[in-house]
Amino acid sequence: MKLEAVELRRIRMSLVAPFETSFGTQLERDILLVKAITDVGDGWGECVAGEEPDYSSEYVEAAQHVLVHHLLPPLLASPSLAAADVGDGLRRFHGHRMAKASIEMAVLDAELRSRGESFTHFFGAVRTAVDCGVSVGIHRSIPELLTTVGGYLDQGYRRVKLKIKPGWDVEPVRAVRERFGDVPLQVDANTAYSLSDAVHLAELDAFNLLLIEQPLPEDQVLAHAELAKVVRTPVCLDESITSVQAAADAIQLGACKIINIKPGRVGGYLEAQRIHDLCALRQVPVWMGGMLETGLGRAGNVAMAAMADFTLPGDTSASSRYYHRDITEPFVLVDGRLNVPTAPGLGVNVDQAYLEEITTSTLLVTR
Ligand code: SMG
Ligand code: MG
Repeated sequence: MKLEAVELRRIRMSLVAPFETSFGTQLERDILLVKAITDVGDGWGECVAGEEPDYSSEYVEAAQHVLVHHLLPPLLASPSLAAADVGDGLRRFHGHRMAKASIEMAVLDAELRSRGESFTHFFGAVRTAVDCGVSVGIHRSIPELLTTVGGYLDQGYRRVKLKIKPGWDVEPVRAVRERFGDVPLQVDANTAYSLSDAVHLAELDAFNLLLIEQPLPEDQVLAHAELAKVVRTPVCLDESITSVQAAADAIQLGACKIINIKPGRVGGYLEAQRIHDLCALRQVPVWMGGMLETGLGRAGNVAMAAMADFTLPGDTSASSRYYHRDITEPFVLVDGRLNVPTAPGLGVNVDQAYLEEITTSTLLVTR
C-alpha cells in the first residue's frame, strides 16, 4: 500500500451537555479528522487531542502541526506503507502519541477496508456487543447529579463513572450509592489529588467502588503504589499509561490493579492491542476509555472493546450521550450495550454532507 496524500479536516461539534472534569468544562469540541488517501482506497482516523493541553500535554493545534511538519512527510515518502510500519516509522519522534495514533488509525482503516477485513476481526475480538458505561461530569449540585445519573440508568447504562475532584468526591459518591443502590460505580480524578490525600480518598472505600481512576499526577507512578497501600478501592491508571512499557512497569510496581486503555493516549490501536495482551497475561483487567469521540473513533474503540480482556464496561457510550447528530450512523444503546461493527475497516460510513457543514478547515498534505 502507498500513502498518496492525507487530508486533515477540522470540525466543530457541540456537546449535548457541558462536561466538567477536574481540569475544566467542555461545551464543544474542535476535532481533527485524518483521511489517509492511498493507492488501495481511503481510510479515516480521529485525533483525540482536545482544544487545550489539559488532559495531557497534547492539544489539537499541536497535533495538526506535528503531523504536517514532522510525522506525515516520512510516511508520504515511504514507497510502501502498512499500518504496522507507522509506529516504527515515527519512532524517532518523541511523544505526540495522539497525533501518531490518528494517522496509524487512518492507515489501518484503509488497509483493512481494502482487504475486506473489519477492525474487530483484525483485533481477534470475541464479542458481538460490548457493555457500556457512562462518564458523568462534575455537577453544580448533588440533586442535579442525581437527575443526570438517573437519566442514564433509565437509558440502560451498565456502569456509572463519576468525575471527582477535591471538594466533590465523598458526598456525591455517597448520594449516588444511597439513591441508586448497588449500581456498578467508579470514580475518575484526572490527576487532581496528591499522595497526602490518601486518608481522605480511603473514605471512598466505604462505597464498594469498582475502581478509582488516576487519582495522582501522570508521572507519579510510584506514589500510586504507595496510595494503593492506604486505599482499598482498586487503583486504575489512565493518563500514566502511555505505552506497553509504562503499563508493564506500573503493574510490576503495584501502582494499578486495572488499566484504562485509550488507543489515542498510547500512540494507536496497535500499541493498545499490545497493552491488552500484556494485561491479559498478567491477569490485569482492562476497559476501554473514551475521549468524547465521534462515530469514527467510537467504531474503533467499540471494535477493540470486544477483545477478551476488556471485562469491565467501557466509557463507550451511545452517540446520543455526546452529540445531537454524529458524523457516522449513530451508535445506539441496546440493553446497555453497543453492537460491534463488522463491515470492513471501521465499519461505519461518514456522512459527507454533514461533515462539510461542520468543517472549519481542510488541508491536503501531499508528497
Ligand atoms: O468519551 O465518554 C467519554 C468520556 C470519558 O471521562 C471520560 N474521559 O479521563 O477518562 C477520562 C476522560 C478524558 C476526557 S475529558 C475531555
Ligand atoms: Mg480518565
